[in-house]
Parts: sequence; structure tokens; C-alpha cells
Amino acid sequence: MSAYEHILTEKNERVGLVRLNRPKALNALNNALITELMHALSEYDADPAIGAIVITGNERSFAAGADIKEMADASAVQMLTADHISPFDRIRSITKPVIAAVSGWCLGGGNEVAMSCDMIIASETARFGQPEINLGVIPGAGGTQRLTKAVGKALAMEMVLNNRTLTAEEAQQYGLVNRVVPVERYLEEALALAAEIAQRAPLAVRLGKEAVNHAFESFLSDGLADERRSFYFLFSSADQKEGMAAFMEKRKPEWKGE
Ligand code: DAK
Repeated sequence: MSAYEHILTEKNERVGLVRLNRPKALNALNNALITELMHALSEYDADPAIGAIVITGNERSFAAGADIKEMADASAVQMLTADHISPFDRIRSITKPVIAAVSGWCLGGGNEVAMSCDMIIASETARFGQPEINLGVIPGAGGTQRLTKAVGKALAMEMVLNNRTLTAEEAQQYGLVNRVVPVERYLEEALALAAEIAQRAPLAVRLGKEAVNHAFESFLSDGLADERRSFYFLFSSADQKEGMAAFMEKRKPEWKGE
């Protein structure tokens, strides 16, 4: 049983699942939901029995953005001092792979949450967009940055400046999502991918995630140096010895995370 009010959590063997659960508001992200989400992610991250995490919503909506009703009357000073952006940033600091399983609306802050995850599995009904321009603002939690890196400048401009939304097929075509599957299977597919990654060598998964994120978030030379450091470091691990020995001995490796 989950003790949360706006999310549901459950463990499926080595995969931790979080369901955003404000269906009447299309899972609009109010501050309480974001706080609960970050708490659940941190708990899974600290739990050695968990190897990967999936965040999902429901079929109709992953999340239709930040809760407009909650922020409509806020002043600039209130937005700044409340600092609701840093909880969004914490998704990025989770060390285990996080997969977003997206169906229906994935808008504004919802798309920013999905893009902060490491991979996105989309149902064919998913719709991705940054509609903040309709409200007279711009994305505030990484939308302009991560979206541009993912889909390129031309399309990001159209999405941020003119509320162009992407179908699931388009999102895949432009590199925003990993794959598109029928709506009946998007969660199952994300859980299966997470389970597959969760049984891999934990240290290598963690450093691989860090290295790919580095390439995404920094200049190439910094990313290359970071990748090399992590690559060399893994040669001091038992898992590297085990993995290469198992390959040569034509058997399945047994990972210890050491
Ligand atoms: N906030 C609050 N309520 C929302 C909502 C939202 N973002 N989206 C939908 N709802 C509520 C609706 O008000 C409605 O509630 P009731 O009227 O029934 O009480 C219910 O969900 C069902 O919505 P609709 O009746 O509108 O459903 P439709 O199927 O007709 O339309 C829609 C679906 C997704 C096209 C439409 O609901 C819509 O346009 N929603 C707003 C989408 C949007 O503009 N999203 C971007 C919000 S701005 C920040 C970080 C991030 C952000 C801001 C600050 N910091 C950390 C400081 C991000 C900003 C945003 O995301």
C-alpha cells in the first residue's frame, strides 16, 4: 500500500514503479505531487533491491503540465523564492535508470518530467508539447534546453514559440522517444525494458547513464574525458572481471555490483 496522496508506488521485482495519480486534473503537477514523486524516486534510488525505475501516468494523460490553478496568481518573487524548479532537477540526479511510460497528454512540465528521464516509451496515443506560450510564459524546468538537444533547433522553436505538438510517431521520428507501442502495451513494454536493464551490471549501468547524460548536457571534450575516467574505473570492479570471464566461458554472468 502506498502512503502517498497524489502518486501510487509499487515494486515489480527489481523495478520500482511510480504512477502519477491526479486523474481528474489530467495529472497536472501540483507542488505536493512533485514532492511525493521526488521522495519516491529517492527511496527507490537508495534501495539496493531496485535496479531501475518507471514513471507513468494513465492512458489519457502522463501529465498535462504544471498545475496552472496553483501558479496562476503567483508573483515573480513568489515563483523564485518557492523554488519549485529544484525538485524537477532532482530527477536528473537519480543514479538508476528512469524510464517514462507515456500515454495521452505529455505537456509543459509533464514533458519536462518525461525528458528528465533517461528513456521514453510512448503509446501511440501520446502527444508531446510545450504549450506554455498559450499562457504567456515559456518552459521553466528545462523544456527549452532538453527539447532542443533532443529534437533540434528548428522543431524546438516551433514547439516553444507556436505550441506545435508532436504525435507519438513524430516524437519517435525526431528522437524524443525510444519507441512507440499500442496503448495496451506501453506500460508493459516500459516495465520489461526496465527489468532487462535492472539485471545488468549495476556499476556499469550507473556510469553508462552518467556518461550518456554528460554527452547530452555538456561539451564533447568534457564528456569524452568523463567517459574515459568511468571506463577505466570499471576495470577495477569485480563485475568487469566476471562479465568478460563469462563471455569467454560462454556462460551467463553473475553481477555483484562490486
Ligand atoms: N493545470 C491544472 N488543471 C489542469 C491542467 C493543468 N495544467 N490541465 C488540465 N487540467 C484540468 C482542467 O482544468 C479540467 O479540470 P476541471 O475543469 O474539470 O475541474 C481537467 O483537468 C480536464 O481538462 P480539460 O477539460 O481541459 O480536458 P480536455 O480533454 O478538454 O483538454 C488539454 C485536455 C490537455 C488539451 C487541456 O486540459 C489543456 O490545455 N491543459 C493545459 C495544458 C497546459 O497548458 N499545460 C502547460 C501548463 S504550464 C515550473 C516548472 C514547470 C512549469 C512551471 C513552473 N517551476 C518549477 C517553477 C511548467 C509550466 C507548465 O506546465
